[in-house]
Amino acid sequence: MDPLQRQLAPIAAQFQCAGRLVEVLPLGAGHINDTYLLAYDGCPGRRYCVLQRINHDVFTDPERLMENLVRVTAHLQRRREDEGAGMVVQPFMTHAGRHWHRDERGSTWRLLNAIDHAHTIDGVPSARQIYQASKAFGAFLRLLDDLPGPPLHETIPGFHDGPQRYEVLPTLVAGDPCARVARARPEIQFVTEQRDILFRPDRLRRQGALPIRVTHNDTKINNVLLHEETDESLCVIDLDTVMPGLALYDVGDIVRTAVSTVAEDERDLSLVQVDLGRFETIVSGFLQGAGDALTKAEQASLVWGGQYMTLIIGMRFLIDFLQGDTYFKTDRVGHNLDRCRTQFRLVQLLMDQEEQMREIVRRWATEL
Ligand code: GN1
Ligand code: MG
Repeated sequence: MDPLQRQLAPIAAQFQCAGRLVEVLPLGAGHINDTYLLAYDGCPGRRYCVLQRINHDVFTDPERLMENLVRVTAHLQRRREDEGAGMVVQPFMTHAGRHWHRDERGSTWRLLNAIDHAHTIDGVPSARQIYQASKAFGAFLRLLDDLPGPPLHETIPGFHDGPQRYEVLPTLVAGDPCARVARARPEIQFVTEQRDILFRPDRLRRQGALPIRVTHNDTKINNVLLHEETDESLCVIDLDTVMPGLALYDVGDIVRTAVSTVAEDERDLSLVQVDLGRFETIVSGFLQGAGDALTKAEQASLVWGGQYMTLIIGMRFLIDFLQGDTYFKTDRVGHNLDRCRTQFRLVQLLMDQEEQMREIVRRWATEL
């Protein structure tokens, strides 16, 4: 048995999953949780599951997070059965009757079913992949529109709260705990100059223009599973941050990750671009998936949702750089600063093209 399998087999054994564990492999490109693919034999054939350790530093209340996950996945399952399509990743129960297991080191684990014949997009996506992923995220909002019961728990309080995130910066810059401020002067200045973008959604929400709904909040293009041959969308994954939010967060993050052809941490900023054809594909897919779920103001927010999310995530990379890389997984010193620079370049390009983007949204939005 290889060391990884030896380490994880006792944890996997806590869950009510039939079959004999035969292989364990690291999985995925997430920045937060640790994820593994587990193969079982004798189910009666081979079956795959996903085992994850929830990052406690980021998700400080994993039990509430799992409560959200159980409610959301059960609802999606019901809605999808009604609509006769789709797949949902659902958590297994442990022998103790919970959906999570706490190991002796205090880590919280969960086991999920894997989806067969699925892949994620980690390179440059095709137009069809962009359309399918955007449609899946739009549909996600619509399917959760009628989630019964009380509001979901905020798994990360203030996750996309622009004013709250911005507030951290002046003290951090003044304190400069890791002596890194000097390396990030232009980036700090960029956030300061563009801070109005960060205050806009909160202002519109307080005016009653943008409704709070159930949103995914991490709609990177690689958080959708597509069919490995047809690229049809199969399932939205990574549901840890599903909680009350604004629709523009979800359209914004798919814009951030699909409108340009370079990776989030590309160091050659001349390669960052906004491809309006891709933007149009995102808008058409998202609106198709969302159906009539979005209000007029929400549809209008598709124009600048990308600016907001790209700025806020760039700022989070900047803050993590200044704080000494304690939040996001990094491969090198300066990795978070590189990510931040790429995001800020993209924000600038999105701002430059706002008028053309508005025209595109007008063309597709039924309400405008
Ligand atoms: C993190 O876990 P992952 O890689 O899907 C982060 C997102 C960021 C993203 C940037 C809980 O997502 O908010 O947009 O990295 N998730 C959390 O790539 O902070
Ligand atoms: Mg995530």
